[in-house]
Amino acid sequence: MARLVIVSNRVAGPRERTVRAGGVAVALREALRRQGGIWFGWSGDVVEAAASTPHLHESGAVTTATLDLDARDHDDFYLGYANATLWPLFHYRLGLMDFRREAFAGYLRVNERFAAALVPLLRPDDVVWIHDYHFIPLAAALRARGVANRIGFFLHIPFPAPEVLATLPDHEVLIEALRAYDLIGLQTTGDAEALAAAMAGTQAAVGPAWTTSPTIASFPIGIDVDGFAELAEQAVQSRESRQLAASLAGRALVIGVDRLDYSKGLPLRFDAFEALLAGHPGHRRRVTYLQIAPISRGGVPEYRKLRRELDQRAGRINGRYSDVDWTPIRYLNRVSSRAALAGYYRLSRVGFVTPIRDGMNLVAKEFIAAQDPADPGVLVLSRFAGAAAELEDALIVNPMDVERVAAALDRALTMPLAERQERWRRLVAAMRRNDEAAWRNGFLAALDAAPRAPGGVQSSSAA
Ligand code: ADQ
Repeated sequence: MARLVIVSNRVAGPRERTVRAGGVAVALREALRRQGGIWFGWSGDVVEAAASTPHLHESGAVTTATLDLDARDHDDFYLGYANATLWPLFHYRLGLMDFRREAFAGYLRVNERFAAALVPLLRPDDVVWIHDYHFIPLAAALRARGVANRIGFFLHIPFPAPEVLATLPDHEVLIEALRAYDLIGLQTTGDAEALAAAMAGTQAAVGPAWTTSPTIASFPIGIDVDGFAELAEQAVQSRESRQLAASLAGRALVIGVDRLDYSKGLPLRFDAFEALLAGHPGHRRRVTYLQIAPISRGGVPEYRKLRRELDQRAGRINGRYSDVDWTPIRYLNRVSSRAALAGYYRLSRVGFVTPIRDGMNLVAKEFIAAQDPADPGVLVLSRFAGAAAELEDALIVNPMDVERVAAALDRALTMPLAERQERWRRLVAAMRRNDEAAWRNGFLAALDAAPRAPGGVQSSSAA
């Protein structure tokens, strides 16, 4: 069997098995274990002088290969272009996009560096699977070095509509670089259409330098539904879950779990919860909202600003509505273990998932999988999460419409058991159609079947 070579910004080592590793890392490690191969990416370390050869670590049939970044590359590539240019743009936050030409140059430079370090590790029949917005130009850099292997790309975040993409100076360079892939996978059909439109548009603008088109398709990412359900069933008996349950004193729990990121819509979510307390006073003292949001990308200024904003909002809402024995919002900037989260989801009456934009959103799927089928909670889900395309039986909301989101919370908190069960059954059925294995195997099978590039660079047109 051909080896699999996975490239992603962060590489989950065997040590991360229990705590931080989310569903995706687990899914990818499983694919590697089965097929054997390499996981290649950034070590997570910033050093004074980064070596050009990767740190190698072998464990069974799987080798992890990681490169360090120096301070300039970290600033330009990671904090700069990846997370202060592409991330806001692809999440439709044009006002937050910071374009600096040095950062773009740094992004291309780091992709060249990673390509140069990867080439000596590759064997001719390896299948290369590159992940996410950090490495859009990596295949082009590999092809320029003569790599003719199958190369696929999966974008975990949304792909913006052409008019939004067009605000990025030199976006044509990225679109051209994408043509070096044999297969490009996106989360939703909407994302796939947006990319196809961007490619059609740029081809006309740039001319016939590339006569090729990669296959473009959607592969909605999913979770191991039964695995997560079992985890939740056990975890709800754990000390952490019992402590949480006891502290609620019979009140209904609304739960939000997100990286502290402006794409997740947290300020508006706090506002919507406040609107519930203000406009539906029957819920006062009867409901507790637990928001778990560990600090993410603290080195990017916009994230520090968001943190201050949320601290203030939580303080203001709690100041206004708390009682001596009740605090409406419990706001934690901590990472929790997957098991603890699974238990908390199961204890919750409402899963509150309201991103402004999200590629998929796995928290929504984890919440559903964790529910007790006999007494399931209700998912309130933003229409702007990729997951909304599949999870139609959630209460779908527009996070901008604070009053309506509050009304959806009210409806979720008062929904009769029979309706909760019926919605939950349909949601789980939808999740089983696109679970973690379907995502991984579907992508790899499509990569295998994608029309090949004769000699690597020139590929035939899309299937
Ligand atoms: P993220 O933006 O990180 O992922 P999400 O899909 O919700 O968002 O995945 C987060 C993962 O981290 C989940 O498995 C969740 O359980 C875990 N997690 C979140 N908060 C946590 C906490 N406080 N403690 C511990 N674990 C926590 C990106 C895209 C998404 C896309 C995924 C996968 O932005 O849109 O769904 O990749 O493709």
